[in-house]
Amino acid sequence: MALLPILKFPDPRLHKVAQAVATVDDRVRRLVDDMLQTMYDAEGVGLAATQVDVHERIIVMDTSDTRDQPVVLINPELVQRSEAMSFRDEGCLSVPATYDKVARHEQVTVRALDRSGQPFDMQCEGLAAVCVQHEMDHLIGRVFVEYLSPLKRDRIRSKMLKRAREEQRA
Ligand code: GNR
Ligand code: NI
Repeated sequence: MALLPILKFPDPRLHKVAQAVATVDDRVRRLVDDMLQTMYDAEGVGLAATQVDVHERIIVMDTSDTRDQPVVLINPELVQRSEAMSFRDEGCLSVPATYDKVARHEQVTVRALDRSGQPFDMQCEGLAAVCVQHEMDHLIGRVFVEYLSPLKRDRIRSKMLKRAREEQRA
Protein backbone atom coordinates (compact mmCIF):
# COMPACT_ATOMS: atom_id res chain seq x y z
CA MET A 1 0.00 0.00 0.00
CA ALA A 2 1.09 3.54 -0.60
CA LEU A 3 0.15 7.06 0.41
CA LEU A 4 -0.90 9.11 -2.60
CA PRO A 5 -0.46 12.89 -2.91
CA ILE A 6 -3.77 14.80 -2.71
CA LEU A 7 -4.36 17.58 -5.24
CA LYS A 8 -5.12 20.97 -3.66
CA PHE A 9 -7.62 23.55 -4.90
CA PRO A 10 -7.28 25.47 -7.25
CA ASP A 11 -5.40 22.74 -9.15
CA PRO A 12 -7.09 22.51 -12.58
CA ARG A 13 -6.89 18.68 -12.47
CA LEU A 14 -9.59 18.75 -9.77
CA HIS A 15 -11.99 19.80 -12.53
CA LYS A 16 -11.44 16.81 -14.81
CA VAL A 17 -14.43 14.49 -15.34
CA ALA A 18 -13.80 10.87 -14.29
CA GLN A 19 -14.48 7.93 -16.63
CA ALA A 20 -16.31 4.74 -15.65
CA VAL A 21 -14.18 1.77 -14.57
CA ALA A 22 -14.41 -0.95 -17.25
CA THR A 23 -13.27 -3.91 -15.13
CA VAL A 24 -12.81 -4.23 -11.38
CA ASP A 25 -9.44 -5.99 -11.48
CA ASP A 26 -6.32 -6.12 -9.30
CA ARG A 27 -5.15 -2.75 -10.61
CA VAL A 28 -8.39 -1.17 -9.37
CA ARG A 29 -8.18 -3.03 -6.04
CA ARG A 30 -4.61 -1.83 -5.50
CA LEU A 31 -5.72 1.75 -6.20
CA VAL A 32 -8.65 1.35 -3.79
CA ASP A 33 -6.27 0.11 -1.06
CA ASP A 34 -3.93 3.06 -1.62
CA MET A 35 -6.90 5.46 -1.54
CA LEU A 36 -8.14 3.96 1.75
CA GLN A 37 -4.69 4.26 3.30
CA THR A 38 -4.45 7.86 2.05
CA MET A 39 -7.91 8.71 3.40
CA TYR A 40 -7.23 7.22 6.85
CA ASP A 41 -3.80 8.86 7.04
CA ALA A 42 -5.36 12.25 6.21
CA GLU A 43 -8.22 11.61 8.67
CA GLY A 44 -10.82 12.18 5.98
CA VAL A 45 -14.26 10.59 5.88
CA GLY A 46 -14.10 10.13 2.10
CA LEU A 47 -11.78 10.36 -0.88
CA ALA A 48 -12.53 10.47 -4.61
CA ALA A 49 -10.01 9.18 -7.17
CA THR A 50 -10.01 12.65 -8.78
CA GLN A 51 -8.28 13.99 -5.66
CA VAL A 52 -5.32 11.68 -6.23
CA ASP A 53 -5.19 12.58 -9.94
CA VAL A 54 -6.83 9.37 -11.15
CA HIS A 55 -9.81 10.25 -13.32
CA GLU A 56 -11.90 7.12 -12.84
CA ARG A 57 -15.23 6.75 -11.02
CA ILE A 58 -13.92 5.42 -7.68
CA ILE A 59 -14.77 6.61 -4.16
CA VAL A 60 -13.71 5.35 -0.75
CA MET A 61 -15.38 6.44 2.47
CA ASP A 62 -15.65 5.67 6.17
CA THR A 63 -18.10 7.74 8.18
CA SER A 64 -17.97 5.46 11.24
CA ASP A 65 -16.77 6.85 14.59
CA THR A 66 -14.50 3.85 14.97
CA ARG A 67 -12.79 4.32 11.54
CA ASP A 68 -13.14 0.61 10.78
CA GLN A 69 -16.02 0.56 8.28
CA PRO A 70 -14.45 1.18 4.84
CA VAL A 71 -16.88 1.54 1.93
CA VAL A 72 -15.75 1.25 -1.70
CA LEU A 73 -17.95 2.71 -4.45
CA ILE A 74 -16.97 1.97 -8.05
CA ASN A 75 -19.02 3.55 -10.86
CA PRO A 76 -21.45 5.07 -8.31
CA GLU A 77 -24.82 6.44 -9.41
CA LEU A 78 -27.49 8.09 -7.28
CA VAL A 79 -30.71 6.13 -7.79
CA GLN A 80 -32.76 8.05 -5.20
CA ARG A 81 -32.58 11.52 -3.66
CA SER A 82 -34.91 12.89 -0.99
CA GLU A 83 -36.72 16.07 -1.85
CA ALA A 84 -35.70 17.44 1.53
CA MET A 85 -32.41 19.30 1.57
CA SER A 86 -30.35 20.47 4.50
CA PHE A 87 -27.33 22.70 4.97
CA ARG A 88 -24.34 21.18 6.69
CA ASP A 89 -20.77 22.30 7.16
CA GLU A 90 -18.39 20.66 4.71
CA GLY A 91 -14.68 20.43 4.48
CA CYS A 92 -12.40 18.85 1.87
CA LEU A 93 -8.95 17.32 1.93
CA SER A 94 -8.28 19.29 -1.27
CA VAL A 95 -9.22 22.57 0.47
CA PRO A 96 -7.58 22.24 3.90
CA ALA A 97 -8.75 24.33 6.87
CA THR A 98 -11.84 25.61 5.05
CA TYR A 99 -15.37 24.79 6.14
CA ASP A 100 -18.69 26.16 4.95
CA LYS A 101 -22.32 25.21 4.61
CA VAL A 102 -23.61 23.48 1.47
CA ALA A 103 -27.18 22.34 0.68
CA ARG A 104 -27.44 18.59 0.05
CA HIS A 105 -30.24 16.04 -0.22
CA GLU A 106 -30.92 14.68 3.27
CA GLN A 107 -31.12 11.09 2.07
CA VAL A 108 -29.70 9.42 -1.02
CA THR A 109 -29.44 5.88 -2.33
CA VAL A 110 -26.24 5.13 -4.21
CA ARG A 111 -25.78 2.13 -6.50
CA ALA A 112 -22.21 1.02 -7.14
CA LEU A 113 -19.86 -1.91 -7.60
CA ASP A 114 -17.87 -3.13 -4.59
CA ARG A 115 -14.21 -4.18 -4.67
CA SER A 116 -15.14 -7.58 -6.07
CA GLY A 117 -17.18 -5.99 -8.88
CA GLN A 118 -20.55 -6.91 -7.32
CA PRO A 119 -23.33 -4.33 -7.59
CA PHE A 120 -24.96 -3.12 -4.37
CA ASP A 121 -27.23 -0.32 -3.16
CA MET A 122 -26.52 1.76 -0.08
CA GLN A 123 -29.01 4.05 1.62
CA CYS A 124 -27.35 7.05 3.20
CA GLU A 125 -28.37 9.79 5.58
CA GLY A 126 -26.56 12.20 7.85
CA LEU A 127 -22.81 12.50 7.28
CA ALA A 128 -22.78 9.52 4.88
CA ALA A 129 -25.33 11.25 2.62
CA VAL A 130 -23.33 14.48 2.65
CA CYS A 131 -20.12 12.57 1.96
CA VAL A 132 -21.52 10.56 -0.97
CA GLN A 133 -22.80 13.72 -2.66
CA HIS A 134 -19.51 15.55 -1.98
CA GLU A 135 -17.46 12.67 -3.43
CA MET A 136 -19.70 12.24 -6.48
CA ASP A 137 -19.22 15.94 -7.19
CA HIS A 138 -15.43 15.39 -7.23
CA LEU A 139 -15.94 12.73 -9.93
CA ILE A 140 -17.58 15.32 -12.19
CA GLY A 141 -14.86 17.85 -11.46
CA ARG A 142 -16.76 19.87 -8.89
CA VAL A 143 -15.27 21.07 -5.59
CA PHE A 144 -17.63 22.18 -2.79
CA VAL A 145 -16.32 25.76 -2.83
CA GLU A 146 -18.06 26.16 -6.20
CA TYR A 147 -21.38 26.26 -4.28
CA LEU A 148 -20.20 29.26 -2.23
CA SER A 149 -20.49 32.89 -3.33
CA PRO A 150 -17.89 34.08 -5.87
CA LEU A 151 -16.50 36.38 -3.17
CA LYS A 152 -15.92 33.52 -0.71
CA ARG A 153 -14.53 31.28 -3.45
CA ASP A 154 -12.04 33.94 -4.53
CA ARG A 155 -10.94 34.46 -0.92
CA ILE A 156 -10.40 30.72 -0.54
CA ARG A 157 -8.50 30.60 -3.84
CA SER A 158 -6.18 33.41 -2.71
CA LYS A 159 -5.64 31.82 0.69
CA MET A 160 -4.78 28.47 -0.92
CA LEU A 161 -2.38 30.05 -3.46
CA LYS A 162 -0.65 31.96 -0.64
CA ARG A 163 -0.29 28.74 1.38
CA ALA A 164 1.12 26.91 -1.65
CA ARG A 165 3.70 29.68 -2.18
CA GLU A 166 4.69 29.53 1.49
CA GLU A 167 5.05 25.75 1.35
CA GLN A 168 7.21 26.08 -1.76
CA ARG A 169 9.57 28.46 0.07
CA ALA A 170 9.75 26.36 3.23
O1 GNR B 1 -12.95 14.45 5.35
C1 GNR B 1 -13.91 15.03 4.85
N1 GNR B 1 -14.88 15.49 5.66
C2 GNR B 1 -16.09 15.99 5.21
C3 GNR B 1 -16.88 16.67 6.11
C4 GNR B 1 -18.11 17.17 5.73
C5 GNR B 1 -18.53 16.99 4.43
C6 GNR B 1 -17.75 16.32 3.52
C7 GNR B 1 -16.53 15.82 3.90
S1 GNR B 1 -15.57 14.96 2.77
C8 GNR B 1 -13.97 15.23 3.40
C9 GNR B 1 -12.95 14.40 2.64
C10 GNR B 1 -12.89 14.86 1.20
O2 GNR B 1 -12.41 15.87 0.82
N2 GNR B 1 -13.48 14.09 0.35
O3 GNR B 1 -13.56 14.47 -0.95
NI1 NI C 1 -13.45 16.61 -0.98
